[in-house]
Amino acid sequence: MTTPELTLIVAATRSMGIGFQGTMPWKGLKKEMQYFARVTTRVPTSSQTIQNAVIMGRKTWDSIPPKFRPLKNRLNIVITRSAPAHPPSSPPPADAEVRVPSVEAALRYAAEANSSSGGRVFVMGGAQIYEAALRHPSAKRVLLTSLDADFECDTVFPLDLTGDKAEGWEKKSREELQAWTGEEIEEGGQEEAGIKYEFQMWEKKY
Ligand code: FOL
Repeated sequence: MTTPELTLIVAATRSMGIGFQGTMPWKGLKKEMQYFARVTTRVPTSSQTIQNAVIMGRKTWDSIPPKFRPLKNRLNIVITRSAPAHPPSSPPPADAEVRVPSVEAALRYAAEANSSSGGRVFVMGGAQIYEAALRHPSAKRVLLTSLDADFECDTVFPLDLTGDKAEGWEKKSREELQAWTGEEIEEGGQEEAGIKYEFQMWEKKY
């Protein structure tokens, strides 16, 4: 079993803020949220029978409106210290999440569930989980939605991707982002609810 590469997906303010008091600091970015849903759901063309996995921390799980939980058509893996030491060996029912005690256990579970069939593995936060994922050797890519706005935040993304350069990371072109995600991305950026933003893809160099 090969450990799958990890893609972090995040939306952040100009100063890399991602959260405030347990929720996202902004409102009304519906198309941005739909982008998140499509990108995390879409499977590479060769593996139409499998689902992608989304890995998240327990606080992020709690922040998702109950009617959207678990995120549909994706294997939802929630990291919580109160998870059983031994994760279930059978797949969860379609309407349930899997709870595991660590990022390492989440990766193992995702790998078993889908790596052989090529499903993607996304890390969707929050800050503590992004931090652990970024330290992991299989962290390969960040899909950043860079908001051209500032909101009061008490949580930041633990990697500074403001500007065009980041040590050890390479910002990919719009064409490369389109090819990887399968999205058609408008040139010149997005705007919604009075907020300009840009979809970006960063890849680790080494
Ligand atoms: N990444 C990006 N780019 N944008 C985000 O808003 C985002 N949010 C999180 C992680 N990465 C992100 C964590 N927060 C839902 C709610 C909160 C959340 C992530 C997802 C959610 O309800 N998603 C539904 C879509 C619901 C809708 O269409 O409004 C889903 O099916 O994915």
